[in-house]
Amino acid sequence: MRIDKAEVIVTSPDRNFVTLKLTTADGLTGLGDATLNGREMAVVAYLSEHVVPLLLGRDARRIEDTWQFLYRSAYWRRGPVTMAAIAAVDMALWDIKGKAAGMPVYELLGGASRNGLLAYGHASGRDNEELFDSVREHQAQGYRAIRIQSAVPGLKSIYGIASNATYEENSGVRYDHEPAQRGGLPNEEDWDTRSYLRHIPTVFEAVRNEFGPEVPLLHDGHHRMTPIQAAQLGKSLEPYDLFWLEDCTPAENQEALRLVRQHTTTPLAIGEIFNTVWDYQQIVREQLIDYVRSAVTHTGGITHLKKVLDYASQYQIKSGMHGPTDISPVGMAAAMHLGLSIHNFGIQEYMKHGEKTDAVFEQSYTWNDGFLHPGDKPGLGVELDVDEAGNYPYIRAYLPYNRLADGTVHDW
Ligand code: GCO
Ligand code: MG
Repeated sequence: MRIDKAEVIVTSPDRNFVTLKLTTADGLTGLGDATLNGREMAVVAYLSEHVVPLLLGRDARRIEDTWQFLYRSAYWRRGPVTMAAIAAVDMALWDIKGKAAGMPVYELLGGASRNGLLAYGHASGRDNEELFDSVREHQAQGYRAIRIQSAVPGLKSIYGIASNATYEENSGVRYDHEPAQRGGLPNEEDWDTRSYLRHIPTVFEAVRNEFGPEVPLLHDGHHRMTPIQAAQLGKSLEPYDLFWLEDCTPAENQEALRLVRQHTTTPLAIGEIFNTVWDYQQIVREQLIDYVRSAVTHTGGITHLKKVLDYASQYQIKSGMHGPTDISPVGMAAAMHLGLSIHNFGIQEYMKHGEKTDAVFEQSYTWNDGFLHPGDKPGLGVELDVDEAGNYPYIRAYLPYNRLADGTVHDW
């Protein structure tokens, strides 16, 4: 069970992905996702230059010890690059342990706590009509829970709208699968919080009138409000009974959420850009959020995210793991094994990957009637076709950014 080989594989089928592949002396392989959207090569360098030499010859069975060693021996801690690199090693070691035991990873984590994972998809539109069509398309694909994002009158391009004008003009491709634009410089989008705060409640009113009270609806504020603006939005959305309001503020300032909480009962989800339990210390202890948004891929792997979620469970806070297409099928599978096993699962974000991605990553997870299941193959259940991956070399990609009308750079 010594690690004999560690390869960092970069491929760009529908978008860029970074995968770590470990092989043991007795021929077992394990995969880990290290994709950090728009900053992929920083993680590639961290892994190849600094981590791979430390892995060769190590005992692949010692997952916790390897995690602590990589985290503590670097001296420099935390941050998305470090934690994505450690996550990839951790996932690959769980994959190997599962294969060695002949069991799916969720069995090693304590077994299934439920039959399947409720997942939500992303509906969006430039106007209500386009949005309703998108909701219907998602329902036709089986989604039972749906995120609602709408354009705002007067703003040309904003986050989360599939038919984003700037993106279509520049690349001719819809935004759904790849908001990071490959081969160019970052797209500039525009933002105005007051217009947004006026418009979004009217969208939710229209959606509730059209689709009724039952369907769980979510919304992503994508870090763009101040605490008092977030409080206003939470309050104005209360009549529409959101499953959650996500990333209402940038939230590096954990205390800011106290103010939001004082003013609204709309459930809050935060954390896709957090990467350790310490980013959650205060907001969990003070019960300032309801859902933890971290991905296995960006939070030090299964080992560390499980600790975050166990801590959250003491406060009735549930999981809402990040699952846009920038999480590779390997990272998605890891999320599903963890989500199936923990007690405090909430919901899983799920955007289908493109066909080319599905040809590179052979998956055994399933999508049935709105529920995901990681499958029962030993390990994580995802294999990488290295030859197919080799057909899609890395292409530099940048996420967009925002400017206000007066030219000020704003959170995107
Ligand atoms: C989400 C996220 C994504 C991020 C993306 C950035 O809720 O799924 O906000 O859409 O913008 O992961 O790379
Ligand atoms: Mg988000």
